[in-house]
Amino acid sequence: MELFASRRFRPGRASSRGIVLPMTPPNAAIDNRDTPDYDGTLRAIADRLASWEGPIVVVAHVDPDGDALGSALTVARALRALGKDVTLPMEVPDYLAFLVEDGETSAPLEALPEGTLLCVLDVADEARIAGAPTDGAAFVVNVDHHGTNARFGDLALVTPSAAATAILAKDLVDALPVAWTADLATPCLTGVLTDTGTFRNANTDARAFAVAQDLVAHGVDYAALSDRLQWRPPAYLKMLAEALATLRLPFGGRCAMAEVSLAAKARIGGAKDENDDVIDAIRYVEGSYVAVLLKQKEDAVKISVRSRPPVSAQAICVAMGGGGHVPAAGAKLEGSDLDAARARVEAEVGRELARHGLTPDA
Ligand SMILES: [Mn+2]
Repeated sequence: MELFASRRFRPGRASSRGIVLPMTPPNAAIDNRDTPDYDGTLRAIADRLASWEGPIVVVAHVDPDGDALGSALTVARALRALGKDVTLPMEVPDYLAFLVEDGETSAPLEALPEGTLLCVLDVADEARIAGAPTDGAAFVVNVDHHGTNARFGDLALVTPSAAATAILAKDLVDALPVAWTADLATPCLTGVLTDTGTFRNANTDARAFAVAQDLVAHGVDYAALSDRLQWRPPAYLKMLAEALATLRLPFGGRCAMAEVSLAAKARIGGAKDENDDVIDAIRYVEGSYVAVLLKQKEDAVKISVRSRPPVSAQAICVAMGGGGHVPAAGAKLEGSDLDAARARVEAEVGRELARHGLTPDA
């Protein structure tokens, strides 16, 4: 899932498209309601894409995960199959590079070509779009599943009830006059698998299973994909050991907290941590309601939060300027001070636990 931090776009401010949204109270950044007319909006987006004569630029969020890349590849491949002029300016993380064919993606665009339809996938916050500016787009389509999405764009399909943007991409391809192939279905299923934690996460529902069933029927080699998605570089296991060695259980064990410091990364040779799944190693501590992973960067500390009801990871992260989903969210605190970040996060976790009467002394 997409974890964003900077919120240059805020309700009440004029967006790049000149739309002024109504002033709203601080936590109005969260709106977990789905776009009301799903079928109508999907149809309108499919028709707009299918009839678009000019260039189409497909983008997703910075630091793309399996859902961002998978959704973008699915939509881009479908549109190319329709003969569209499609650009996919994306940086592909090493662990997902197996999905991408040579020449399929390109370097970031400085400016959009004249008459561009910009198709934005899995991006809650316009400021977190990677690969292209939004200025100068002739038309903007916004397809996403984050409750913290500001509903930007000329057509916005925002469905927080969907486990992955890839589920929306699947419906979009169904609505286009294009035949499913394994090349379309494989990245699409990747998005469903990564955002549901291979059907373990709280967002997993009948729709996710149904979409996966269809995609496997469209030719995905499931055994190979599932195996490949679980490969990790050897250094990852060393990083996991470093992270687990820092495990603490504050609030009487209702929170599980671990961290990856720059020092720890240096000890293991500066391994990449593109996968966000160290958090999965601490989220099932018995008795915990919330898991927090802090990752120290040169200029910031990245926070990943997972929660189980009634605790909201989304509420904790929005309070720190971040966003995401109710059970899984993230934030980025400026500055590399790990002690300060830890204290800040613990205070927010404490507030959220207290809100539900879950602090040990409550
Ligand atoms: Mn997603």
